[in-house]
Amino acid sequence: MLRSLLVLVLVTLASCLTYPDPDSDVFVVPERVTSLYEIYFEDALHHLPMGETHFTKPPAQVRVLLFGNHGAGKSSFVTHTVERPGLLPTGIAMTTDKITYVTGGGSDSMLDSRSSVGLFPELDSLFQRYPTLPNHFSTRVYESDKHSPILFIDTPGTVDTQVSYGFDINAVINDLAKTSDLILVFLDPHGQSLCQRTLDVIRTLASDPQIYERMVFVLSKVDLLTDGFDKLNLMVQITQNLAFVVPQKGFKIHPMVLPEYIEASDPHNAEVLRELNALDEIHGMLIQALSRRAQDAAHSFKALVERVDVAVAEVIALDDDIRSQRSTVNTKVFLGAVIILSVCYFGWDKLADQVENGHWKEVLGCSACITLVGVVVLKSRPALLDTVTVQTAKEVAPRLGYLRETAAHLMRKIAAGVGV
Ligand SMILES: Nc1nc2c(ncn2[C@@H]2O[C@H](COP(=O)(O)OP(=O)(O)OP(=O)(O)O)[C@@H](O)[C@H]2O)c(=O)[nH]1
Ligand SMILES: [Mg+2]
Repeated sequence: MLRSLLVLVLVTLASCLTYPDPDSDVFVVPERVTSLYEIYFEDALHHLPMGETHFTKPPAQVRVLLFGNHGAGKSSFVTHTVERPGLLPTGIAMTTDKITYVTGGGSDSMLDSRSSVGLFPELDSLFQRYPTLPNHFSTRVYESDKHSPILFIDTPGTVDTQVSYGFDINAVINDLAKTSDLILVFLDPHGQSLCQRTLDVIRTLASDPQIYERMVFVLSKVDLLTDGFDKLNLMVQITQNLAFVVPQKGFKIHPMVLPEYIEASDPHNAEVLRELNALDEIHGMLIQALSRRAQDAAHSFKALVERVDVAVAEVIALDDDIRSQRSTVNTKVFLGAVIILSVCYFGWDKLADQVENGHWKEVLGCSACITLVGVVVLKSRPALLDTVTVQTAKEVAPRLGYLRETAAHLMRKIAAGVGV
């Protein structure tokens, strides 16, 4: 009995010898591949569907925030750009009274704040920071069969009079600006120089250099400035006021007028307005932002494929390694068990006697019992690599070649200037 126990302890010890340290790569690598696959890889595949036409598009929308004077033409600019007349309310009175996300989608609809969170999950934290904002938020979806690469964020016009927005508009604009690719600041001739609230928001945003480089100042509705003196006077006023709140470097004001108002002007004015109009330049900035997004997407996708590639190879190599180690251990345990059993049970002399006298049955019978115990102990050890991880790695491996090719193809397209 004592001998059998001793054998059991020895076999258990032998089986533990190859058990890895919990902090070793054996545990870290599978965790890495699983999280890569679940978090990034699946996500990347979801956002970057296979196929050439889809792959030239960025994975997420470019965000364009519009803010500025009331009635400066923010909503009209969006409506014009997405070529959907009447999409948003526009007019002389304060028309936009909510923060409005504008995006293309399956069908024309207006989503309230709760449904908007379903479409833009990041809104959840914004609504938590500004609890009254959900009552002043909506998403305008316009029917579009094409991918909608731009998300416009229209905001209520800023005024100095005692208007209650129902939420802290300065702070919300500031928050939205942080995650926007382009920030269009609308100033207009009627706002005369600039209203104080608009200036306050500009000052806060411009104090962050990273936000400032994404800000574009637009002097809208320039067709209203028919008098050359008015025009000069206004430009001087705006420049003076802005000079107090923005860094001088890279400061430029883009005069803008929507085409329909050019058509309505007299032929001479129309000619001047066409010359002056920076609308195409501003649309060009949207295209540039899209192209930047596409490049970022291509780079991160390529990096992602490379990372998954390495992690998958590591897991497969590790799995092979463990399998071969295990089979070696199994053989060693078997042989070890036979020898240990024989020595312990019979002692050297008796064993020699037994073998000499041809009592093989006894020797082999006891060996088989001990080996059985050894195998049970081995099998009951926790798995070194969980099977899901290994299976995942093996499933992903054959697709990696295709993904690598796709990433390279995407990079070639970007390099050739086919951004979006
Ligand atoms: N003359 C002229 N009028 C314009 C131009 N663009 C827009 N408008 C008019 O300006 C008015 C205000 O335009 P909106 O687009 O509602 O302005 P907004 O900035 O969204 O206004 P709020 O939402 O109230 O802040 C509307 O009557 C538009 O038709 C333009 O280039 N020239
Ligand atoms: Mg508006």
